[in-house]
Amino acid sequence: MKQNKIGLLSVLLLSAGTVRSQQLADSLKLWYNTPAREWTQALPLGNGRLGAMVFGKVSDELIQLNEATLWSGGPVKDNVNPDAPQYLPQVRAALFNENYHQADSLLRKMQGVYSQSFLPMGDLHLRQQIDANSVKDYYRDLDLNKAQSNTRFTSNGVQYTREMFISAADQVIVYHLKASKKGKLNFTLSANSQLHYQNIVNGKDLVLKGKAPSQADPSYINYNKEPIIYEEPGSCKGMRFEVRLRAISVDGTIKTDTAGITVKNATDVTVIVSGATSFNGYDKCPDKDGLNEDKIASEQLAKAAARSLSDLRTRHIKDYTRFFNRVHFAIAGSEAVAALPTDERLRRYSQGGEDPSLEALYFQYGRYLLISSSRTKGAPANLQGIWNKELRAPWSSNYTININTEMNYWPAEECNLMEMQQPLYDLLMELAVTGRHTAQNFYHMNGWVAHHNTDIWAISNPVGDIGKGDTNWANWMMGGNWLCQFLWQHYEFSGSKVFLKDTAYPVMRAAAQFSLGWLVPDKQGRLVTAPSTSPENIFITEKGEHGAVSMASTMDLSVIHDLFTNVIAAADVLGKDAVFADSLKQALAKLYPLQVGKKGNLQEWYKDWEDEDPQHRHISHLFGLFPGNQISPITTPELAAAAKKSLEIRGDGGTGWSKAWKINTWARLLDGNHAHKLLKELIHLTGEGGVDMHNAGGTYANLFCAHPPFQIDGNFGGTSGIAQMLLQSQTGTLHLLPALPDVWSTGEISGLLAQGGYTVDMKWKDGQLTSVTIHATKDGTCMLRVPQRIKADGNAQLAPVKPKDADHGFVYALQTKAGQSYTLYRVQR
Ligand code: FUC
Repeated sequence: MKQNKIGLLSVLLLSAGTVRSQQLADSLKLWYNTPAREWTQALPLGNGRLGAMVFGKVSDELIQLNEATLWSGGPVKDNVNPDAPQYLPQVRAALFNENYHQADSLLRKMQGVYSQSFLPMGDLHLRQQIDANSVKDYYRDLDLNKAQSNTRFTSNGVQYTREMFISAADQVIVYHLKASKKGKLNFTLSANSQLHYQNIVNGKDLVLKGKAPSQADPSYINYNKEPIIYEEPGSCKGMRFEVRLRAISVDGTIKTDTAGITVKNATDVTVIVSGATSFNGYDKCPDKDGLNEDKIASEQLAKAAARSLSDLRTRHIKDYTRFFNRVHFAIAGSEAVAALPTDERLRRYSQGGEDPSLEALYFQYGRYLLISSSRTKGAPANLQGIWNKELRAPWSSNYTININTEMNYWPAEECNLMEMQQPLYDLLMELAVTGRHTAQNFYHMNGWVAHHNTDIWAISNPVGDIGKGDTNWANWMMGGNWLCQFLWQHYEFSGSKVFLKDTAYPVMRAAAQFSLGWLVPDKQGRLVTAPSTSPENIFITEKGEHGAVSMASTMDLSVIHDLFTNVIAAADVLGKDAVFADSLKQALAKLYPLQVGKKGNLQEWYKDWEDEDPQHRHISHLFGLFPGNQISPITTPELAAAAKKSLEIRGDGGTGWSKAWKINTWARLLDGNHAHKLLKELIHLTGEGGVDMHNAGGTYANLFCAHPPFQIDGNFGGTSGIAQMLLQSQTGTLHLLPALPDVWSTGEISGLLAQGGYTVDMKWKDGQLTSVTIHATKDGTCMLRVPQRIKADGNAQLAPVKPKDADHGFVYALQTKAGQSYTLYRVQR
């Protein structure tokens, strides 16, 4: 039905303005003509705290619920391994004797406890009396224009519609059900949970009261008899939570009991759902000292219920679109498939068909997912955003900070969603506190450190349950340092000195303080990290020994290089701390440099060793290319060539996030066609299946990224990669269309952000930039690198800086005034 409508309109009325805007609106919908059978076909909604997966089933609808702060456990225990520090000198001695095996065994003794798990809140079941055989004209969608899902179908001459959105303005889920004929709505709505819970009735409301476990083992741990442990109410750990439902209708009858809400003979019903936990911050007992979740959920529901449906909807859309509408993106070339359902388009695309506007939809979906999953204090988007159905989710659905959590936030600045980083900053501030204890307790060192995992309690110790974790992931020390990159980048994009001074600098400085103390001289006096790993790879020494622990992995040193460089720059901007900045400069000068190996590759290890798995999914040693900016084909061509060689050796396979990382690195190498090849492989349709660590990365029918299983990092990494193909500014120059693939020959994008506080709108045709508008937030000089010669409009002062710079376009200096916009055009020859 839908297909015919759009197809016909587009053929008949292609040029009419209203139809064009309708087509644009339709291009931002994920839509299907069958209900979801699997969770990865269901559609995600979220207000950054409450999340829902909508299946769109006709007579037995399932809506799976999450809340961003619902985790197992409680505040981290201090000093979980008092013996740890005594092993550090022994580990170092073993390393300097090149006894890597012994270093590994000793380092295991320096591990702490595992992180806690993100938990599912509950399920809503809608049972509606519909004869499945009578269903016609089935349609369901997720409309990114409005952040709402719609399900509709006809049965026995009655059209039923269901609309759901989750409002950040009113902090509730709104579920509106309607029948086209009077009195035809008959359904029961019930709620249950996989956690401990009971249902009660409170006035008009059905209330699910629950309790989370105090301990949940990661899914990959199976040696404890009881992987899930609950504590008594009133103890420290194990938070409480509540889901509260109320149905409102002008006609029919509503009866609420503990089995559910039963609606009979109604026409138009609005169900409002609130939900809250007792989580009261990373350092508070979530039960004994928890928030009053009952009061929060009751008040939110009462306030929302006092508003009309249209008021709730308007407030929701206004709140959401102020973020989402900042960026518009369109690429030509999908006319033949634009009117097909999303899963069908995905299937055709995966069989080799081109569909640039599906790629644009994927880009905007990443932005949608970030707005929907990252707006809760102290709870940044986790491994699954905020959408998790499992009690023991893969990798605890926690924060893995050796790539996954960082990838979640790669698109935030460029794609004009900087506010969504606030939860990450919150967690970072907390990590700087727990990480100070970890630095002291595990290493007797100053500053702060975080390792491979963290959780809502800001755990910072090396995980592994003292000896049971593998060192190639458990004992990596650079998690906190890497996260600090976001603090400096925020200053570079926003120019906020207040943020730099009050929020960023103290945390960056203390992280640098740890690393300054952590570096030791090697036999030639060069500064190295020891012990050191390269997530999560294994080397083979010249003697044929396999190991994970050595010295000076390229990633360690690249992350430290990035941090020290940023702290030095920040101290300079703030005009303070010159002595400390000097000590960092001296350390940088002595840092073990990047090495080019015998294959022409960028070496991953201290020595030019082989990899146990040359196609390993992690490309940790390429940090300097992306997300760092130590390596660039323009400023360091030899290192860029080595990084390229390393990428070629790694190959294009990998998990979802691995492919996403590679898109960003190929974009940084200015190779748009290779980046696009990987994008195609990332958006490749994947079915259900278990964990695959190697080459099965792709995309599910609901456009969630498949590691597999589902991990949201690849969605965000893919969105970032697309932005990197269109605009880069990490060198301080705005590089326009740096990696435009041939298949995106004609398109436009507006609202991308660049360092220096610029907003950039661009149009291009036949592979050539036709116009660019720069919106400036400050007086100054904006450096531009463009693929073709450009000229200024009106009085703008635009001067070529050098005629043509090798193969990398033309460079110009544009004088800008705060609040002004400047449009520049291609010079036609
Ligand atoms: C790292 C990766 C895995 C997975 C996990 C959550 O350990 O190596 O592939 O993404 O994080």
